[in-house]
Amino acid sequence: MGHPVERETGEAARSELPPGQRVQRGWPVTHYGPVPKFRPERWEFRVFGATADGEKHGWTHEEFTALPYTTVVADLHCVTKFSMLGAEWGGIPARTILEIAPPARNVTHVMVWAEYGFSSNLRLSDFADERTIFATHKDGELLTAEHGFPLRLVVPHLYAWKGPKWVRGVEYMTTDRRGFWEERGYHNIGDPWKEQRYSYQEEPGDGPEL
Ligand SMILES: Nc1nc2c(c(=O)[nH]1)N[C@H]1C(S)=C(S)[C@@H](COP(=O)(O)O)O[C@H]1N2
Ligand SMILES: [Mo]
Repeated sequence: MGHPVERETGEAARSELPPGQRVQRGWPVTHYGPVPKFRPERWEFRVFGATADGEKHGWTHEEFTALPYTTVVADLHCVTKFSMLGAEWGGIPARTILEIAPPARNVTHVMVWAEYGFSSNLRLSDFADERTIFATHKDGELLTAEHGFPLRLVVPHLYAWKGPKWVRGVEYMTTDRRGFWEERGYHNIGDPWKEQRYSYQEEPGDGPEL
């Protein structure tokens, strides 16, 4: 069965594959729409919505990439059933964003926004997970354009669509709202260990009405 990887959190690794997944050799490119061109002078990372101070927060590319860097070893599980195992993601933990631009007390969910209006919603607890990371690097190298350069979110414990490539910001929300794939038939939560692939599998309370 898989390979036990020592997580930097000290937590025992889940070495098995989630149900219904198979290992993919190499790293395929999967997304909807074109690959955006990175324009550093126009790029800004924004935090908005229900912030604690009621203000919007923004960072230039230079400012954002100067935030403290960490690595997380994590697998990528695509809902189309392939998994890419054991990548080392480098970047800025989501928790850092929650610390430097805190949400209001009544925030329960976030919408993560990417180029071209792509979005994905997460429970605040999933976003705040210590392994959720805004990645700039994979295995020590800058991400390539097709894999999300300059920035992608990785949420290790959820299906990969929950991690937008070309991410540009986070909206703090006081109620849940569906993102791009969550509106188009995919599960609102997307836990691969529970095989939460499609919205028809949702139980009451898993997500807003469709
Ligand atoms: N902006 C954006 N991010 C996205 C997607 C997308 O369509 N648009 N697809 C997601 C899906 S379904 C998967 S499986 C992963 C794939 O990442 P990869 O192409 O680096 O393997 O990106 C995710 N992030
Ligand atoms: Mo996917």
